[in-house]
Amino acid sequence: MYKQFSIGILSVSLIFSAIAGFAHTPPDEARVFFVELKDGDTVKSPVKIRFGIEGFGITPAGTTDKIRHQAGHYHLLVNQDTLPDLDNPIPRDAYHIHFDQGETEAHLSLPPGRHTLQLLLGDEDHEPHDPPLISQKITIWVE
Ligand SMILES: [Cu+2]
Repeated sequence: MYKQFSIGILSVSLIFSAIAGFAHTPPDEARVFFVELKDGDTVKSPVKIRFGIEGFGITPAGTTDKIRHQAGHYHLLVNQDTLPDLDNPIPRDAYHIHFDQGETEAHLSLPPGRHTLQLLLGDEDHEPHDPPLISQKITIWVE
């Protein structure tokens, strides 16, 4: 009797996570990208960086409306060799910048030299979507 009850609870939680996973799944054609700024560009600091998205939306972090199933907020990864753990909330530090208000551009002060930039969309809990929406990683040179 007890065993059956446990299995019942497990099935319900599996169904819920399947629905949640599906709801947060961006369509295949969705993508995030840098607008204007291109790989190899030489720029001055502060660097104006505009973020672009197609096939999915932007909404502030913490959104509880249904829009959260079809939208997220940007994270800018600065000088990262590897992506953060895609199964957990994206770290929050000077190299993993969250745009919690749904901002679509940044003015980033960077020291002279080579830097890499990459965008990663996160959901209302700052977790990457499944599959994740990740931009091309670009290298820029700051004068
Ligand atoms: Cu975030």
